[in-house]
Amino acid sequence: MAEHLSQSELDYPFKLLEYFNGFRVSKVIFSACELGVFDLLLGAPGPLSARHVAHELRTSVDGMERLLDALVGMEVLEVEPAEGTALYSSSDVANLYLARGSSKSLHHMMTYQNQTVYPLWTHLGDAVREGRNQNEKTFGLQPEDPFQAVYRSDDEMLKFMGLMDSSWILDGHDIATAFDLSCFQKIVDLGGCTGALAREMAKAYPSSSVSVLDLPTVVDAAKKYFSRENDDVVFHSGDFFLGDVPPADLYVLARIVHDWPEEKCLSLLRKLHDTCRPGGGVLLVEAMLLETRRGPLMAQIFSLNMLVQMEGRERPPSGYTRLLNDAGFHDVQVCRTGKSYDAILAVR
Ligand code: SAM
Ligand code: ASE
Repeated sequence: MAEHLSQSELDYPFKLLEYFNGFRVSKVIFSACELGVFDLLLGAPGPLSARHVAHELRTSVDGMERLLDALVGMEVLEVEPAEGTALYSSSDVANLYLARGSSKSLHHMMTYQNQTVYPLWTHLGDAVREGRNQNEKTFGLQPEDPFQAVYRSDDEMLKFMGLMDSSWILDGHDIATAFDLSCFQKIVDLGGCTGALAREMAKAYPSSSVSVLDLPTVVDAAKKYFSRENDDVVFHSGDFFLGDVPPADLYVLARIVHDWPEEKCLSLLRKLHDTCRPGGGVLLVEAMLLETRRGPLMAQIFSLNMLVQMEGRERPPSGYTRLLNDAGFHDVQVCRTGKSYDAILAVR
């Protein structure tokens, strides 16, 4: 089978050509999103011509027509070709995920990839050469802590929080229910950001109390811009490296371990081990690599992203098991969700 595939790639490198083009494909979606194409089509009473879209969004007609055609080629938009003027409309997927207004909108995820991740990835070669993040070259900042770069302005902090929030629209329920966590009365989501995953936990375990600890400025912004009606998630301000963590039966660390170097992860996990009672545990949430090193490609790409922007890496299950065991936790259980993020549970 593999030979068959590589045989046909040797005849004509379809996959390679698609990869070469990948950055332009991303940029087509990001630009359409930035220009408001998906919002306009969602709100329109029927299909629209390129001229109409261009006029509404104040762009050139020629440029808009090419952009709309590329989106049709990507099967994100639909077209009714006509002799006179072609008419464009959104697909259900675009309406659900790409338009701003929808409850499942990934608009914030695209904005962050476009405005922050894309410029950082210009320097991927340098990141690999130097083995460190590219915050200095990209943003003129080389702080002690990569979060000083992530949060270099209020606007950047809100954009990052929007990115973090949007992942759990897709994976939140699967993560909350990857294991039966109903035996944990008090759950604290460390570095829980906007509270999006904590809310999924609170929904899945209505008899547990769920709270979030994050940096003071993040907690303030979470309360101000990301709170929900009837929110039963409580926020604590603090620093999980420098301060004490609130007592809990279960600590959730979602996309925390992958941000930091090994020593910092170990000292944080040891602190949690010392703080939680016997029977208490930790739930790590990360995009897990395969033990064979053969994928998933998305997790391998995320690991490069951690090199380019942060100080950590993605790991296979054995990497998390070793960290958790070194910190004193045992009975490590791994649940692959088949989506972007997976869950790892261990107990004291
Ligand atoms: N857990 C959230 C999620 O997966 O959506 C957010 C993950 S984000 C990559 C890392 C989070 O850790 C951010 O919300 C950040 O503010 C927080 N953080 C970074 N350093 C921290 C510290 N020293 N103490 C507490 N929180 C911190
Ligand atoms: C982090 C997660 C991310 C720190 C920085 C980050 C993401 C982007 N920048 O913990 C989200 C996941 N990764 C990608 C490439 O989208």
